[in-house]
Amino acid sequence: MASIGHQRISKGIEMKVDHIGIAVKDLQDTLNLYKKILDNSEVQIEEVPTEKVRVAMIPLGDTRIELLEPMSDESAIAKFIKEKGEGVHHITVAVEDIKASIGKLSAEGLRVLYPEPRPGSHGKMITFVHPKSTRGVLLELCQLPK
Ligand code: CMX
Repeated sequence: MASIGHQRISKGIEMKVDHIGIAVKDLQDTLNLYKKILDNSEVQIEEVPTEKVRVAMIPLGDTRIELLEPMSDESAIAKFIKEKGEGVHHITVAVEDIKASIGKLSAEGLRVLYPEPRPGSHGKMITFVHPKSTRGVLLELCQLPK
């Protein structure tokens, strides 16, 4: 039986919350704080040049918290922090077949930001759904590496 956090929402698309992204100004400083809050030192740090961010992934039960620091002023994270301040930036759902999910959500009329998936952190392929299509939440879809 599927565990909590896993759901089959439609035939052929298995989903779970992969991570929750939090936009931060200072990755190391925030990491020190979250290591204490989550009582976890098992962290992976990675640069994602395609998204102009440095990220730290902190495991949290069946999912993870992703801290994102902008690597340049052109990063979407830099713009978000400038306009809204630090805080929850996106929720990421892992899907089995990202191209199938993009096709399905586009056909439903949702605004998919990358019609072709792009490389994200840890070898994943990613896309986003615009927050105006999802009642104010930036939704990331990711397909894990095989
Ligand atoms: N969550 C909720 N709402 C958001 C948002 C977010 N993260 N970012 C922007 N918005 C809202 C703004 O508040 C604004 O709303 P109002 O018009 O009501 O004020 C609206 O979206 C602006 O939309 P826009 O003008 O179309 O676009 P922006 O230039 O503000 O960029 C977005 C927003 C989502 C299109 C852009 O950030 C983007 O392309 N994101 C995808 C890539 C990304 O986020 N990369 C960083 C993470 C990478 C990773 O996880 O590896």
